[in-house]
This record gives sequence, structure tokens and C-alpha cells, in this order.
Amino acid sequence: MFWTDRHLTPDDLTKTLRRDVAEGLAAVPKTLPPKWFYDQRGSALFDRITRLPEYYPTRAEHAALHNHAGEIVRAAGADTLVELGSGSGEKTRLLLEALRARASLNGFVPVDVSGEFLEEAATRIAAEYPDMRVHVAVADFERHAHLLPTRGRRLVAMLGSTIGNQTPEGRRALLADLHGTMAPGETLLLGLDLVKSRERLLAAYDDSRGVTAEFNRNVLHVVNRGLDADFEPDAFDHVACWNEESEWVEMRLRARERQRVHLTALDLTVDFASGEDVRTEISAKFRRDRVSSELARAGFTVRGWWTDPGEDFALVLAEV
Ligand code: AVJ
Repeated sequence: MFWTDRHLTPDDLTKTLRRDVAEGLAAVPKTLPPKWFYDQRGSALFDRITRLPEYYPTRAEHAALHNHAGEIVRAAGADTLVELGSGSGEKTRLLLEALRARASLNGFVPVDVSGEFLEEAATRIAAEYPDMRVHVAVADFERHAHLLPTRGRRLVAMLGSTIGNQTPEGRRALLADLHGTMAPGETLLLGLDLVKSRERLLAAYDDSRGVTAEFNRNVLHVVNRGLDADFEPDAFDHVACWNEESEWVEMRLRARERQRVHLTALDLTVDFASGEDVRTEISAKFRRDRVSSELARAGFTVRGWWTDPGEDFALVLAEV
């Protein structure tokens, strides 16, 4: 059984891109939101990042899930997996397998903004689990949480430290919003990258092969194509820095020299000073006490905390 709900059209996406870019480039300092990294090329580059020796989060999260998926689904008591920001599907399968092993797998709801990619991955999974209901939701979980299918007892997973892209204020809003859409007894599973040495963090976001640099510049290719703009991606340097006070990694693009960019679809001209930065991503790193208090503030109770053997990455399960 396979359904698709579409809460987002390609037209909606273009509208959001226009708004995000117009607001971000008018801000001081300039910003571009990280959700625009992931066109086809950006997704392929991210996939390469996850296999880099310096980028430990994906492997660490996989190890934690591999070791603890059984305990997690037992604590959750769920029969339906909702996956917000569905990734490659490898981590999904570990959770689906654990649910099937308890004979409590009824439904799977993958949620993402890009329909094509999502339906393709979901079709493959549906074929592997013929008795499971697959309900694809093309949606932005930052805006459409209340429109997601509610059937079954849901385990809502947001893996890959995706929530780390939010500011503390954004996290507060997102957690409160999710809490408001979940029924008593349902659970939220977050994958969270943990605070660690500055050296390891910076290496993970500035790899020696330059894949992350190319991923970072890709947002300019996306803006060029989407808004008929003339950014020269190679005229920007990739910069990663650790913000000690806020405990997040920042990625920026730094103009190598003075430049002027035209965004035809916005009827906008933007000037960059030599050395001026555009902030393209924050990637927050977490500590257990802060996570517990943020979840409590949104109305959740923490039911479990699991890590990989190296304690680089955590999975936290919170009940409504
Ligand atoms: C997918 C948002 C979790 O923040 O580590 C990887 C994206 N950026 N390298 C992260 C990313 C640079 C990644 N997230």
C-alpha cells in the first residue's frame, strides 16, 4: 500500500527560495539558509561527505543505531515510523528492521521537500516490506508537521543532527510545534552530534579533499539556477569556524575580492566587500543536560539516551 501527499509544489519551493535569498542577502551579516544546499549535485556531494574520513557523524550515528535500535523501538512501543528529512535509507532500514523484529511494523511515513527523490527511495523500501503501509509526505516539516498522517502509534525520527541546523530559537519553535502534533505515548527520536574538540569539529567541516568546500559553494549554483543570478562560486572561499560561545560550527563563503552580483529574478543587485562573509550554515553541537532541558521545555520527557562507543553522537528518545 503506497500513498503520496503533496503539501509542497515546485512553485512553492521557488517562492520560498526567493524569500529566503532576498531576506538573507539583505541581512547584516549576509546569510543563506542551509536547506538550499540539497539539489541533485548538493545531495551527491553530501553523500560523499558522509564517507570522508574526517566526517565522523554519519558513521557514529550508524554505530549507535546498529547497536541500540532494538532497545529504542522497545522503549518507543511504536508501530509506525515517521522520518523527517529522509536520508539515504540506510538508517531507516535499521529502525524498520528493529520494528519488524518485534512484529510491530505497520507504517512508514518518509517526509521531505523533494518529491522525486523521496518517492524513489520509498518505492524501494515498500518493495522490501510488502506488508507495511508507506505514506510519502512531500512537505517541509518546519511548516507542515500538523498535516502529516497520524495513523498508528508513531515514532517520529529526525536523524543526522538535522535539528543542529536550527538556532536555539528555531529549535524551540520546532520542538514545540512537533509536540503539539503528537499524541500521548508517541515518541520523538533525535540524532544529535555532541560537543567535542575544536580540532575534530573543524576537520569534519573543512576536509582535506575539499568536498565540503564544494558542497558549501553549491548553494551559489542553486541560487544562480533558481533565481537567474550570476554568482561566481569560485570567487568565494570556504570557511569553517567553531563558535565556542554558541557551541555551533559555522560555514561561511568569503568573497575573495570585491564583487557585484545580479539576481535577475529578484531584480536585485548585491555588493560584496573583499573578505565579506555569507553565513551558509550553523551546525549546533549538543550536551546531554541542554538537550534534556530543551525537550522538557517543549513538553517532552526523555525516555532514553544512547551513543556510539566513542560517544561522539547521541540518539535521544523523548515521549510526549
Ligand atoms: C546534514 C545538517 C547534519 O550539519 O553536519 C555536512 C550538513 N554541512 N557538512 C551537518 C553538513 C557540512 C550536516 N547536516
